[in-house]
Amino acid sequence: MALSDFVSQLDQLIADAKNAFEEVGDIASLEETRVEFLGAKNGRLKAAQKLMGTVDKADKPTAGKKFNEVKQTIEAAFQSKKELLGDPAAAKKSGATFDPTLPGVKFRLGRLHPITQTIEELKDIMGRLGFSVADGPEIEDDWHNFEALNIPHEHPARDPLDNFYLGTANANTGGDKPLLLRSQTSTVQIRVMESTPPPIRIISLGRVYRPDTADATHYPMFHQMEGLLIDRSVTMADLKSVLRLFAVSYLGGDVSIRFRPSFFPFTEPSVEADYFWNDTWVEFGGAGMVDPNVLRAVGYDPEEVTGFAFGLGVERLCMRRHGITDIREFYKNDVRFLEQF
Ligand code: FA5
Repeated sequence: MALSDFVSQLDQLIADAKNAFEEVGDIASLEETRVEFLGAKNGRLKAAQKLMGTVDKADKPTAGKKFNEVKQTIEAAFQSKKELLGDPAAAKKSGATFDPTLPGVKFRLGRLHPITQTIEELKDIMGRLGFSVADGPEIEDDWHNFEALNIPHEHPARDPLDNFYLGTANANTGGDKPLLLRSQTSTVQIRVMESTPPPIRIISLGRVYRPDTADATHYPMFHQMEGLLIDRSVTMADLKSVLRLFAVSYLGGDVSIRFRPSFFPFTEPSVEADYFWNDTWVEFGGAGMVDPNVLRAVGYDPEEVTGFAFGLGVERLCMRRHGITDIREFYKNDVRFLEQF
């Protein structure tokens, strides 16, 4: 074959290939066009390569050079179209459409931790019973964690083995009084009463810290829900009704409440509250009528107002409802556990 014929065939091939890749509008027809021109077995470029064998020997170098140029041009036309179709914005411009039959991209959605979900639900239930939400700091001082709660200096509840002490407050914040991670949410009772005149009807939910060894039912950091109601003529019967209504809403079904005598320095009388659900009695938490000494410490008149308070373990409530047998599961960060909620 004469060199001039070979060259004009290659020119035609380039023109056809450019047109064809130009017109391609989606990935499927791009592939068809690629096979037509660049296919390793029956592609038109392959056919042109075979023709090169028939060019006169003296013209072979020129023919080979021309062939390589053509090959590169066609491959470049294919590549640039491929990139265009791979970019969704570019694909849209070029007329490519969304293919609903392709499998979608699955996003892993996060979710709220089960304890956060429980806290939101408890706020909701207590909100319907008329309790608003109060907050307090996790680093507390001696006054709010002990003194105002009627826990005197020599009281065993102050033992360093039972509390996470952080050092002492400096002169600006109260001399050499110790600071600690709060061991109970009862501290918020004091903060609310100090800043608000009665009547009061609040709950406070948050983290508390105790140097307890972690086991199936204990963790050194856990959450409590504190409740406080102060008004005229509040009685233990009111406390029992609120706890029962709360338990019925949270656990559902028929729940009974019982009180066992107990002792807390800040309530008198004090009780351990238990609930009966699914054939067993379970400890709810501590509760009682607010001690007159506490009312006096915050400037209330115990002759005028009375009130009740309670403190419940949030993890234990959540465990009970969902049949979780080990509190440590909440804090292992094992997604297989957490994604069940
Ligand atoms: C108190 O903390 C009192 N402040 C409760 C209170 C409030 C009494 C108001 C009177 C008036 P207690 O130490 O029993 O009480 O703790 C209450 C609940 O916290 C327990 O019933 C239990 O459910 C939970 N709890 C206690 N220690 C742990 C722990 N290490 N891990 C998980 N939950 C705990």
